[in-house]
Amino acid sequence: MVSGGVPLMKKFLHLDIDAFYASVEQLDNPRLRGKPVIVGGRDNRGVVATCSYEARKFGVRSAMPIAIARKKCPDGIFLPTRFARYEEKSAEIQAVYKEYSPLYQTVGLDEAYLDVSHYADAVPIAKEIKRRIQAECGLTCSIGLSYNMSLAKIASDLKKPDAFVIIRPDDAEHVLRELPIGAINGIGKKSQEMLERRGITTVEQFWQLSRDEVVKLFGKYGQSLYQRVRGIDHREIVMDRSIKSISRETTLSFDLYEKEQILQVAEELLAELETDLHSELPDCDAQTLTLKIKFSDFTNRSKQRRKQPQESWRDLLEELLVEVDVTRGVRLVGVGFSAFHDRHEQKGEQVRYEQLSLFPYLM
Ligand code: TTP
Repeated sequence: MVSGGVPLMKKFLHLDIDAFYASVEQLDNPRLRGKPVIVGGRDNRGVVATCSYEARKFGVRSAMPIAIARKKCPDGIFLPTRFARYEEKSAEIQAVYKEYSPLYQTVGLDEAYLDVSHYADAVPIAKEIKRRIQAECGLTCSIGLSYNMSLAKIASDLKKPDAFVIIRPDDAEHVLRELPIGAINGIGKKSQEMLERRGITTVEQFWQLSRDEVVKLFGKYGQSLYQRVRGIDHREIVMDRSIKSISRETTLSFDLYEKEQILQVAEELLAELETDLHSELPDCDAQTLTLKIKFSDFTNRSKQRRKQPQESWRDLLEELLVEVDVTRGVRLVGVGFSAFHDRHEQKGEQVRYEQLSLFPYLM
């Protein structure tokens, strides 16, 4: 318990588009709707990436060799993947859910976790996201809502497709008890087989293992797994940090020799860069500025410095330029931001959240 008060419960959504690639194909071609659509592979080679729920009725599954899928579903419609289109749809979906929380974590193109702890009631939010993804993107999704990431994912998987499932603290033990062990995020095919050899196929059977036994079987990861199967998961959203830097540059029509003129060009680029930062990484601040200069003899000079809290980007830019000798003439100016910092991370530290020990007798 948080000392002196009621424990605060976190709230996470896990969102997963149903049969993603196949649903996009059905969206783009109405004649495919309601039909067994199988995406992936080529001719009779390769494996199924995914298939529509109509094809799943025939026993077709992801990662199944196409040749086998053809045998199971001879009337299936087999299509190649169109990644550019899936990426496009993925961006549309992300644009919807990002409106609801600055703390989101994408997993592949069609899955995401959202921290929605800031809503007093996250249920209408989840329903609204689901409705909007259907209306605005033309796709159905399944959403799970719970008090940690692991349970939110389990919830979204429980009643696929087109489902919304909540796992409340009081439901967790019951829901977990019934699950096959493979439903726990982090237990993949190999772990599943290893556990099966020990006669463990359900979460309830896994509960019988002691903490030491789980650590012996899974190494370091065993500690968190031991907790996860008991409905405890302290992971936080990890924002996508794939963007390491952003920059803008321009080649000048004439070589410039005056610092004032060069500064003016650099300032214009800086203004554009700030707009880029705002749209590409809306939750991040940059900490470092880079000035890049290409001289008329095609040699380059690049200077980089961290901004002091009270300093403006413009002042820092000027400071960097002062240190560059421009007498050779400048033909290209570039500015860049890097060392991004998530604004919300610090705020998060001020609030402590507690997860209840759900079944103390199993701890
Ligand atoms: P998943 O979310 O695992 O599955 P899905 O969207 O096809 O269906 P559902 O969640 O309703 O069960 O995968 C997302 C996409 O990733 C999927 O549409 C295709 C691709 N994928 C592969 O390419 N290979 C695979 O083995 C899997 C599992 C998915």
